[in-house]
Amino acid sequence: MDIKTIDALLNKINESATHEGNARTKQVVNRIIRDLFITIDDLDVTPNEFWSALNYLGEAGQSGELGLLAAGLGFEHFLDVRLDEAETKAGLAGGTPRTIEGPLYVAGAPESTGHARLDNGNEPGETLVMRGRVLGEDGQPVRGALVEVWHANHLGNYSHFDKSQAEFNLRRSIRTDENGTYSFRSVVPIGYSVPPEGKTQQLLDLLGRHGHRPAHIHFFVSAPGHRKLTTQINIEGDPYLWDDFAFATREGLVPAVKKEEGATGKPYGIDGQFALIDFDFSLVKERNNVPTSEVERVRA
Ligand code: MBD
Ligand code: FE
Repeated sequence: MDIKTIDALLNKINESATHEGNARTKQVVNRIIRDLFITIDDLDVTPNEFWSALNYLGEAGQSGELGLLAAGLGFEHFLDVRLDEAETKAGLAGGTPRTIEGPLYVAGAPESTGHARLDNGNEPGETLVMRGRVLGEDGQPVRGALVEVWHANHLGNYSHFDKSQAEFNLRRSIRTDENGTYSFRSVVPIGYSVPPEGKTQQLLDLLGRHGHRPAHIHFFVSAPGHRKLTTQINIEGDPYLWDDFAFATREGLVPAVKKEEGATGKPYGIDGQFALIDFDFSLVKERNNVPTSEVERVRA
């Protein structure tokens, strides 16, 4: 089809507006519609294909998998890359790398200061301690920073979404103590895979892709006067470490996992062997010449 024919049709649609509406919505939606019209025409998308795609999105929405789809199609990582670029342009450098939040955060986890235990004591798997400091741009520890942590269990499932787990299992909020340190005891997580019978997996199959994530632990780190950090650390040695279906693995987010036993475990009430991760989070100062790093989205 002639692009002029497409634009004439789009004009007719836009001119059918009877009131002002929202300028930004009009700008974005009209652009997407135009791009899709062109795609349909260029690729000769059939009516059957169009309706099947529409139905797919409806079903993906109904099953609550749109957030998962956004991660799997790379949108969420793309938004990270854009925010990184905006920061670089504004001369902002340093700090712990950000990486995607994912769709499985739950607000309202129990809060404590200094230390938290994330598991309830009968979680199968290898005992884990992670500890470190929250640092400011000047390299000084930040006291009272909030470290929100959440991760999957030994089956790769997350509490709240997996109703077999207790409320807030493997989810806590930890305030750094007067030395800016945090620590938590938990169980080493296993990688996540998208629901095998779900809408995301259905599309991944058609794209010739897998739906696996390497084992990881999520964090929000926030403190007054600092840009909020959304990030994850990955567990080294995972076969999917650099083959994440959500593209979230980054240099600087794969700390060493040390095998420890004895005195090191004492402060955490651990007698035998355990895995230890030492990791400091570095925050950068709040600035007004950069888009906010605080993302608003509907969360559980
Ligand atoms: C997850 O645990 C996750 O972190 C992402 C990004 C997508 C699905 C499940
Ligand atoms: Fe996750």
